[in-house]
Amino acid sequence: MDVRAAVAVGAGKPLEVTTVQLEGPKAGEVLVEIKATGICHTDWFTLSGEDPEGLFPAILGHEGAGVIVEVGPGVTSVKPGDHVIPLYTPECRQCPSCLSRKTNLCTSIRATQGQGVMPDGTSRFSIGGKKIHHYMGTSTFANYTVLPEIAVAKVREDAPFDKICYIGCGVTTGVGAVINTAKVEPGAKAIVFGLGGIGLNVIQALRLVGADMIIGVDINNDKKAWGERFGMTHFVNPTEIGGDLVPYLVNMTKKGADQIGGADYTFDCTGNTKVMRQALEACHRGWGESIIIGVAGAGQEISTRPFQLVTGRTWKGTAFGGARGRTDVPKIVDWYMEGKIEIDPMITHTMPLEDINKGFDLMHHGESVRGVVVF
Ligand code: NAD
Ligand code: AHE
Ligand code: ZN
Repeated sequence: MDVRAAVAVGAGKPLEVTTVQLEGPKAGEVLVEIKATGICHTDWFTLSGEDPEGLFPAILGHEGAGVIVEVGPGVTSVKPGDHVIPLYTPECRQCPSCLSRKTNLCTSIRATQGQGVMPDGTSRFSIGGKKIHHYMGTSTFANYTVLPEIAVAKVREDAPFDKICYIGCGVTTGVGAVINTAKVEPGAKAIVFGLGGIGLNVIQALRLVGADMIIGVDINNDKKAWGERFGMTHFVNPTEIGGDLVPYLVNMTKKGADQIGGADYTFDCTGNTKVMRQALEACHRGWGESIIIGVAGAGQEISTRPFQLVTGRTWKGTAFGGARGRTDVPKIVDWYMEGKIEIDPMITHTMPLEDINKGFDLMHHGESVRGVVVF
């Protein structure tokens, strides 16, 4: 069938919105009509050429929501008409990783996902007979896409697509990093580096779990009001403090008898490896945990003095907020519908697919929190 898609034709080049061909679902696969898709920084990261797994031409996009149109042979858990959120972290419930109960990183189809193809090693997308790669197993920058059955979460039908698409990555990542990965407790002191589409969700989850002190750090002063809107208690612009950021932050967290200072939890939501080091070193001696959410480019490495770890700080990372997609995503949709978490104010811009490059520009210039393409 012919579908409308934004094709990434090469690193650093604008997406080309055009008609491409999509084959129907094979065994264990589903065809989904994508109704809306968010634009995440990670799409930009791959388009920029920084992603070691980046392939071109490809149909990017991993933050979608839509409706099942057709199912392939053997599909049992979903049917045409079901509302779903595509999962770049699938949940097969059978692989050693799923069965371990120690991780959400299902490994059953990760290898083919990284090669830009479906689990059978072929692509469903083409243009004029030439293959186009899938991306993160989702390719939501198209009005129809094909996904493995294990890579969709069935969600309630009264939830608006143009909002819950954000649960396909940003919301779940930020909220899950706090609840699943860090397991932040009430009364904690936390620092969030980078107040974009992910960082603001970290902040709203910190408020939800009852953190006492929520410090937001961003080089863009416009983010102060945004952070406060979701529960941030203090804002720091590192370019305006006139000294080193780490001692400045540690000093802010000193309280009463505890004159050592440092946060109980810090979160990197920038993808900048220097910021990741600052985030670790701003943790409290003895117990502080720093969670890396940001994704950094090929060849980049993190470093610190081993002393930082010897003295009890812990470095952790999280993908998709540690969420098991088919199990947890429907619950997060419920939280949104019940008013426990906010999404609407973070979706600052909506646009048709034809304007998707403007959506990337808005994100890149710090003007949007989340841009959403509505089909
Ligand atoms: P975004 O562009 O919306 O926000 C990034 C924010 O960081 C901006 O507000 C920017 O001003 C700020 N920033 C940039 N440099 C900074 C610095 N040196 N110090 C402080 N703040 C700085 O991006 P996003 O969509 O929120 O994504 C954030 C990061 O998380 C990206 O690296 C993205 O690829 C990654 N990500 C990871 C996961 C995961 O599962 N681990 C999921 C989604 C996104
Ligand atoms: N391809 C990159 C890795 C990118 C990455 O870490 N992606 C996150 C999700 S970011 C969503 O916005 C993720 O899920 N990682 C786990 C995984 O299996 O990819 C690279 O550096 O090679
Ligand atoms: Zn993302």
